[in-house]
Amino acid sequence: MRRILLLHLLLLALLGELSAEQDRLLNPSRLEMFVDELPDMPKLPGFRMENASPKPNLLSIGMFKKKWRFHRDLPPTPVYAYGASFTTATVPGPTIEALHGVDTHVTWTNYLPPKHILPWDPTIPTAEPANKKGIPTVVHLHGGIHEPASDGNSNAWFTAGFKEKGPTWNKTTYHYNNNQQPGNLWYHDHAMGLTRVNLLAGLIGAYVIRHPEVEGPLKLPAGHEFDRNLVVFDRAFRKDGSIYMNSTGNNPSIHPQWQPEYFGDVIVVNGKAWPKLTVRRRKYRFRIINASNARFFRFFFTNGLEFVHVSSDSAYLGAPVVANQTLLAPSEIADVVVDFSKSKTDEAVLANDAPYPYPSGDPVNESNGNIMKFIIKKNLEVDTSRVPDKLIEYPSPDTSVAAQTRYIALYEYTSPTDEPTHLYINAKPYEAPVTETPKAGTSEIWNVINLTEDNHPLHIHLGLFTVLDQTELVKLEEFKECMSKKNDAVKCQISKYARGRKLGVPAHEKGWKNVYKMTPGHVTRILVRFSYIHTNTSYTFDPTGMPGYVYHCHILDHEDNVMMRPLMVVK
Ligand SMILES: *[C@@H]1O[C@H](CO)[C@@H](O)[C@H](O)[C@H]1NC(C)=O
Ligand SMILES: *[C@@H]1O[C@H](CO)[C@@H](O)[C@H](O)[C@H]1NC(C)=O
Ligand SMILES: *[C@@H]1O[C@H](CO)[C@@H](O)[C@H](O)[C@H]1NC(C)=O
Ligand SMILES: *[C@@H]1O[C@H](CO)[C@@H](O)[C@H](O)[C@H]1NC(C)=O
Ligand SMILES: *[C@@H]1O[C@H](CO)[C@@H](O)[C@H](O)[C@H]1NC(C)=O
Ligand SMILES: *[C@@H]1O[C@H](CO)[C@@H](O)[C@H](O)[C@H]1NC(C)=O
Ligand SMILES: *[C@@H]1O[C@H](CO)[C@@H](O)[C@H](O)[C@H]1NC(C)=O
Ligand SMILES: [Cu+2]
Repeated sequence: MRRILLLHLLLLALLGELSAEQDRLLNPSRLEMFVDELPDMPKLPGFRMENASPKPNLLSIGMFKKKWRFHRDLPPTPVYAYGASFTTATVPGPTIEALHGVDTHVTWTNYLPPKHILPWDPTIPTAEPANKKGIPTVVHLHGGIHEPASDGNSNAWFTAGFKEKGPTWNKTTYHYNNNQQPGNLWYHDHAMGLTRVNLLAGLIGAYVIRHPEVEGPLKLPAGHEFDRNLVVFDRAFRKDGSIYMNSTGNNPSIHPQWQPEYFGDVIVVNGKAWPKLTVRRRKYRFRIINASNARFFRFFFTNGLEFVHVSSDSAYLGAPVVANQTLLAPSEIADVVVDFSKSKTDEAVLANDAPYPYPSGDPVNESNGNIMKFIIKKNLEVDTSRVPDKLIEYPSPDTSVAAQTRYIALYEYTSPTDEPTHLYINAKPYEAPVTETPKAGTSEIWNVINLTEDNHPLHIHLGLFTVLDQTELVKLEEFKECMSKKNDAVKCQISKYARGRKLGVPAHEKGWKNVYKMTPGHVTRILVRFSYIHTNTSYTFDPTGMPGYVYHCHILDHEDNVMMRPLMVVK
């Protein structure tokens, strides 16, 4: 009897704690929208000028714990911020502006004190320093084509002062060659099992590679005022300003904290919640990076303004693509020109109508359905920028030369209560011996098979890919049944099942990419290229060293548990 009473009391206490946590949460509708100005993040040059010619630069960028104000009416939030110094550190971090063909070296330094500002989960494979005296971090430059030792391997983590290091740690200063096509990249934390929380805490920033000789003649909107990065993410906050992440997992008896997807209802652009920007009545270029953990955005303008896509997430398109809306998966980048001279109104709200989780989750509302507001000046401006009919054409993928065909199956595993417990690629944990070993300089065809309920944005380090086609799997349950037993797409006769309807690839996503949304129940065929796309020369570095590369789902909560596999390039 006494025992039951005790249990009862315990339960009440637990419920009390839960509702107390609920009470501490900020209701996003309490924050007025469009009151803070859109910040421009500090810029750090990836090169230095010497006698009027650009030379390699060495940057020193730290990770600092500090406070950041996300909204006028929200108390300052403890965050982890990248910056050249504590005082200049921002969320997102500084934008690194690199030049094609000129090396950028970055010494990434961890200044984070030991206790994490967010909850994490030691029951998923996680970087854990033996003395537990620091926060493991390691930086990956997303979209970068560079040596393995500078790729930010998840096990190459380090803590403050490099006191402790992960098993594949290699060097303190990373080397980015910038010999690839001009485009939009971003850097972010990649530590094993902590990526979702370290990004949520603020460890993200933009990186642009420019190539004036080839981009200049295009005459797209340029310069700091008219060519801007928008780093978009969603967060939940407590009333005291702190970032809220649920500390109870969806399967607490298996994983005390891990949840399959993080969503927040406050939409943050360049570190401010629903900011505003006054623009001139002319063309602007926006490089929009979706840095959410799991939220997809489908952007559109409330006043009907169009987006002109000029590049996909990693390379220019051959020709511009006009669209009324644009769907961005986590970590995808939309590079668009918006012509405010075409606006019939003096204000335009950039909005979002993607259900979450995408595509079958909850509809958006007033909070998460708004992104930011543009206030458009009345006077028409002289605008010499343009969007030419032809942008930059890269050789199309040649499937006839593919050196390998691979099948990459995405699996989700659930508990008896049908809650996701973990996700694997090819039914293998990350630690299982490497199976993807492409030869440097070759192309391969990967058939990515989504056997889960979700749309997984697949990201490949080093290799760029183009999407060839997406085919629905017929008799899916039968195929899934076979795959769950055999885990072998060929033995399960995939060609017998990949016969359903074909999904088109949106025009603005037909170029070379580094992330693509893998539609559930479909097999997505991609051609992955392990060489540069703008020349036929081999890489200007050795891609074959340790610790190699990885490929993974870019829903960070999936990547951490553990929708990630090694990728080792061979000679
Ligand atoms: C946290 O997650 C648990 C498990 O899914 C859930 O029961 C609880 O309601 C969540 N808490 C909040 C405040 O959303
Ligand atoms: C955008 O929407 C308008 C109005 O519905 C339509 O006339 C126009 O053709 C659309 N543009 C594109 C590129 O889809
Ligand atoms: C942003 O990226 C996340 C994670 O990769 C994805 O789930 C989400 O859908 C993306 N949102 C937009 C608007 O692209
Ligand atoms: C939108 O939905 C979220 C999540 O349910 C909620 O927290 C928020 O208050 C809602 N916003 C509005 C304006 O209703
Ligand atoms: C992923 O595939 C599953 C079945 O394998 C399907 O039920 C689900 O709808 C697919 N997800 C998307 C986003 O298409
Ligand atoms: C690369 O080589 C192929 C044939 O080997 C040729 O068609 C193509 O134009 C070359 N591309 C570049 C950028 O030189
Ligand atoms: C460090 O990286 C270099 C270059 O990739 C490689 O040759 C070397 O084996 C690596 N060392 C360790 C300890 O991983
Ligand atoms: Cu995923």
